[in-house]
Amino acid sequence: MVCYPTFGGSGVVATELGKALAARGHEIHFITYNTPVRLGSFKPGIFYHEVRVSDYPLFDYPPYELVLASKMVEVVKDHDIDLIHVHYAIPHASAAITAKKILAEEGISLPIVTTLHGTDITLLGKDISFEPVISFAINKSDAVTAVSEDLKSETNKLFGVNKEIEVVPNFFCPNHLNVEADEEFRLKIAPDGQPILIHISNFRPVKRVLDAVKVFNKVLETRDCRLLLVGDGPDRTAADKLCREYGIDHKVVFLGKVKNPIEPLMISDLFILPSEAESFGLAALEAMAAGLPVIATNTGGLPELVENGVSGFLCSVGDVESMASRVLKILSTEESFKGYRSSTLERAQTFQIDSVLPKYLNIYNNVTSN
Ligand code: GMT
Repeated sequence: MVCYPTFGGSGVVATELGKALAARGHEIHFITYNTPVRLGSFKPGIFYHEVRVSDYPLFDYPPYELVLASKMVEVVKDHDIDLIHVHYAIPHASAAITAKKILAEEGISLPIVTTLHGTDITLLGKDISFEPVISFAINKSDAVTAVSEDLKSETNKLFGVNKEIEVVPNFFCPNHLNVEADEEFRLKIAPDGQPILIHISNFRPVKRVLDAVKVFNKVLETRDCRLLLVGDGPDRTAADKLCREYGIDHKVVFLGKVKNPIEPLMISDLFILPSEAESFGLAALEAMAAGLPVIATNTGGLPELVENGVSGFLCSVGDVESMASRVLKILSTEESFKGYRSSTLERAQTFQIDSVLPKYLNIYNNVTSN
């Protein structure tokens, strides 16, 4: 597994997939520049290989991709690896193609499975400086997957792709949900039992965190609530400032980066994801699996996850009025909330790891038997 080790969805999917495969008896080697945040304690069958770029004064830009390709070659040879699954096109897929070519010179075959996650296509793909490399990496992979139908069609639209892309949606692991809600923490945040709205992201502009604050501010005109903001990134300061300007900062808690999002989800009632673009929305799925109805935008792969009016609501990007009115609709009565909650839990079951893992195993079998 080659992935980013950070809090981003692509790294989380790669890590959870690797852990699930190891639990089923496969040997998984993670190759990246830091221990993946979701790796947790080491388990049998899981290995981590660090990619370290030496700091030569000659390099204005550290050549991470080349060192990564060399590391792949080393790990494949030393550990008799059957295939490499790379998450994110740049630089992982392109480095894997280099490793594949080096190994071919030595008579070693290395099938490559590339999973596209979203921003590699929807943001980087629009930058012409990356386009030829992304197209090449996709076309030269042995199998390519995308996390939603929407991402598949965006990829076909944006790139000169001659490769069939298979949609394999993201998933959640039910065993992660065996976490008790910390009632003391909930009471600290919402002492009078106010509903807690939550947003989790990397606070990049594409997430429109400020819209989450605006929605919350609107909701407060009718109903007392609390807002939990989990994560960190470029828009955190602006979100904090907006809360102060509205005079609602005492009702908002910024938790920063949290390794296990299930803990804050367990004390929350409703998830807000007002993104500009979202190829899948893994954070929303994890919330749904914890029973939180989702208020999200009608964009990217979100409609493939959230059924409008059933497991939450989908509104136009930037339409904070509608999002706020949908929050109030869900919270209108205890009965209404319970109804949305149970439909949400039911919807989330479609994305259990046990339904998704066989799709990846099937792809692995195909590329290794060719
Ligand atoms: O959301 C991000 O900015 C992080 C990014 C990533 O590559 O880690 O997430 C993307 O991949 C996730 C896992 O497949 C998806 O659930 C997210 O929707 C997708 N983000 C965007 O498309 C903005």
